[in-house]
Amino acid sequence: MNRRTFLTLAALSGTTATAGLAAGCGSDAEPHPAPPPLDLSTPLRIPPLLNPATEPDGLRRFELITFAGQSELLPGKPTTTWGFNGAYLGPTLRAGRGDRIAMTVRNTLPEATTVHWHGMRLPAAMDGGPHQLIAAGGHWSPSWTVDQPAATTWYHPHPHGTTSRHVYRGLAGLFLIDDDQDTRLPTAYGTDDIPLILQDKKLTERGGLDGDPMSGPFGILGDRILVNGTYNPRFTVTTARVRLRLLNASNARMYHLAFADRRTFHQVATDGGLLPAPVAATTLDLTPGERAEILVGFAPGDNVVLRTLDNGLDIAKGDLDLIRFVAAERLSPAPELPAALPAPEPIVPPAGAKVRHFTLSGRDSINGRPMDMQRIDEVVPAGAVEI
Ligand SMILES: [Cu+2]
Repeated sequence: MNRRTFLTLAALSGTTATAGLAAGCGSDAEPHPAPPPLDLSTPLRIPPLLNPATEPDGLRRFELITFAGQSELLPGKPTTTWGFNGAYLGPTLRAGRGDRIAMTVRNTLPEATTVHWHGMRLPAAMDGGPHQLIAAGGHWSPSWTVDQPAATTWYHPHPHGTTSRHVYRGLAGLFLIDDDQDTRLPTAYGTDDIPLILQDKKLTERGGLDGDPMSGPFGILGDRILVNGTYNPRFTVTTARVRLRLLNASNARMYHLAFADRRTFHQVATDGGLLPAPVAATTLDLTPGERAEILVGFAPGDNVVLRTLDNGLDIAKGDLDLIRFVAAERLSPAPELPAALPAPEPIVPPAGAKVRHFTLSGRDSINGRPMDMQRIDEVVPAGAVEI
């Protein structure tokens, strides 16, 4: 079972709502008008980079603090949201393979949460799952050595039964892992290496988060898209090619991404890290929790919208515009598209590898049994390769 499955299960698992978050956030009684057409004109917010230097003791110290704060998800309409080191989302953490990480997470929220490093290879005790609650007012200090190839990973709460509410409120951020090898991919954060955290929301007329992310069999589908917490966003392109690091941090929505002019782009990475070579594509599917990296070429003066298409196959209906890219009249040159990438070795199951079957049913059952914090159903040895 992979982490995406765990996340989806957490999002689908039902428990009694926590006081203060019972309605997700806003109230369903408030008017919920259809969103007006977008002009995609608001400068895209880029989450600040947290990239601390290595200290003399060899550690890189990161500090995250959960806050309840005020955000303007809709302009001029402040509303209460949650975030790390700010009111909504969290900083982008960046570390290299082999780095020794000393993390401190302080929780100033009125309820317990956890911080799970989604996509990070680390000891179970550092993983921030439901068993590693950080009490209201408490803190948690996991530490580990980064031991995996370059990848786009992310972090978010994982408390049992309230994961979806905590993420919907705004608790999520990226954690970029660099490897030593020069891949000739863009790496100038915020300039040609751009994070795009995709989230759909239901918002009230007063700008509050509406609806219950635990509602319905699949979770909530919003009719407004935030990219890095920015509604109606635009990004100004200054280089001839950009690397987009896409994260689907939505509760239930699948994205079927395409540019309005159907231009070809190249996918260079998935959840697991770099691909062996760039793959040309015109559409890209992204499920909740999933990441992908793409390279997109631009000509001077280009003006193109990235949208999600209605493919007629899943619960989200209708096309939605996500973000507009406007290329400057003069673009800095970009490195050539690499012919090959330093992808990790393929995972090959050994002959006779153990095969496990998991059947998901109802809101919270796996193989017919609901999640129970006190029970362990499956034990996989560290380092094992199974099917
Ligand atoms: Cu996750």
